[in-house]
Amino acid sequence: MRYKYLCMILLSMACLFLYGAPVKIISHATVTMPIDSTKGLKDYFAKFFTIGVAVSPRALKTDEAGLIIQNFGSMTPENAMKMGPIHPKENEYFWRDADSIMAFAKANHLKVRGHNLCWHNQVPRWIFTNAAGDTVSKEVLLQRLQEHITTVVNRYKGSIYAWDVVNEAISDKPGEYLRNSAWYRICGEEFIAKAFEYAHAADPDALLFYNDYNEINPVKREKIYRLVKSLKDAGVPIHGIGLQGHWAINEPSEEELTNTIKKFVGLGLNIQVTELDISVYNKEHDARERKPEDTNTEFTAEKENAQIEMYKRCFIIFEKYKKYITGITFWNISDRSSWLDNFPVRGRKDYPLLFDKNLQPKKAFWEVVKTVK
Ligand code: HAH
Repeated sequence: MRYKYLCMILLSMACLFLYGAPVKIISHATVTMPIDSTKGLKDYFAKFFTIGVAVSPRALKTDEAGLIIQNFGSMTPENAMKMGPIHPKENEYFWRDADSIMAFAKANHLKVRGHNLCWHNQVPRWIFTNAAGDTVSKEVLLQRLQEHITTVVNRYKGSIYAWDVVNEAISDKPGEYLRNSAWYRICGEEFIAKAFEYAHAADPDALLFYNDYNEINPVKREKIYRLVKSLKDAGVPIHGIGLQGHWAINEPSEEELTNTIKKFVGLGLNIQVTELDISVYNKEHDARERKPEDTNTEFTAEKENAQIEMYKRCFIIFEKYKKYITGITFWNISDRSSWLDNFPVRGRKDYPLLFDKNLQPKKAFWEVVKTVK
């Protein structure tokens, strides 16, 4: 009997050491085991999909680090691997931030999704021009793209399980197929397939995704489908479609989301929700100035309830299509700060995530967890 108590004390001390907080011990007739009071979001969804989060290297040095370890199974660098930050000059890479995220992931056994290899935003100034300031040729640009992708993918080969290879190449204008970006103007459509080929050559084991937003809009969805299907049919190494999922209290409808997932299921590729957040304001797609009506930025009960309903709707549908969806990544950690504090309205506070400013799980967190059957 005394031996049993000694075991319980030792086990409690071990838990205190491991978790940093007391863990309840239950004693059954024959075994003594800790109750897992550290269960996080990822654990509730473990049988369905990997739950990920977009991070900055700074957040990993704050109390948000503990929250990440407890709740998420995967991380995406929010900015650190984008072309602008990681490759500021032609012959200069800036690895520190990306490396520190990778080191944290390794130390805490998190998977990493890379984001991203080719995008029209956050591109370095040098990429499209030569020393004289003239626009470079298609050959030069593709060579630069190849050098960039090969170097970045190779550095993290084996540690990054999936990459967003091309981000947001589809136009938002109903009558236009591909976005009129500098990539497109200089290279035509070919830069997209090339980006996938370069990434695959650098790491044949990484899962390669095309990633885009507003996929719930039937017109844009059709164009995304057309692009991904054409890549697949042409034998381009593409393995997944990333639905960003920057949604809001007023969209998507059940029908829009269901139709979106069903449509992409037809491609026979991995589907991931790569950048999930649910804004507490009605959806607006373009950046705009702050207006007098934007002063009410409280997280009211009304906003909270509308957000809960939307989160529940999304997760019920995700679970219905669990066979096809392999990952859900939140775009930022908690309501303490997120990119939506500055988009579409600069300086308008938003509350789009499942953890509040104090890093506590919101009601929406528990409602999402309750959808798990
Ligand atoms: C995403 N774009 C990007 O993929 C991500 O890299 C960035 O950190 C935040 C959001 C969404 C988007 C946008 O940037 C502009 C207009 C609409 C949507």
